[in-house]
Amino acid sequence: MLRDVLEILATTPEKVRREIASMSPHELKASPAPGKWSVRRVLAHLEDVEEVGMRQRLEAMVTSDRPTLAAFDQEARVDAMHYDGKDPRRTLASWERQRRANVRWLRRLKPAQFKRRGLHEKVGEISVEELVTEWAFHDLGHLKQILEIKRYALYPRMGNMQAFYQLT
Ligand code: NI
Repeated sequence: MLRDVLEILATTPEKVRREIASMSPHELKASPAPGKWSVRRVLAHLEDVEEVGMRQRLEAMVTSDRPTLAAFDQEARVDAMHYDGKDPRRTLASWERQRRANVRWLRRLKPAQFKRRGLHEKVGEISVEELVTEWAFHDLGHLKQILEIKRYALYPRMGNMQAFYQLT
């Protein structure tokens, strides 16, 4: 039942790697619009979420009964964890390593462990299965965000054809 979810989790890093392969250091640091995240920031966020947002919470739910799960303030962590000082390619390599280990760990979980629950301090009760599903949903959202950053970078070079598109 989680086959599709685990497949997404197993393959997102290689999709991200392919998307950023030809980007220059400058492009990786560029924000597509005021207040929007750069690819570097997205990568740092993915690496941060991997351990603190996902693995630690899932382990807590598997190993203790209905643990309280702390909320994750993603905007606060941009500064607190110095996302904009990180080397994007190192961050990607570190995230890939963690993801491989995490997918191996998930594949060893028993069906009953996917049903275990925790109490998220903001949204209430969630199960391991629901959090793992949200993890894949989160992956695809950030993959889409990286595509959007690349897409926006082309806009200034389109001349009058810009008229057909409204950037949001
Ligand atoms: Ni996110």
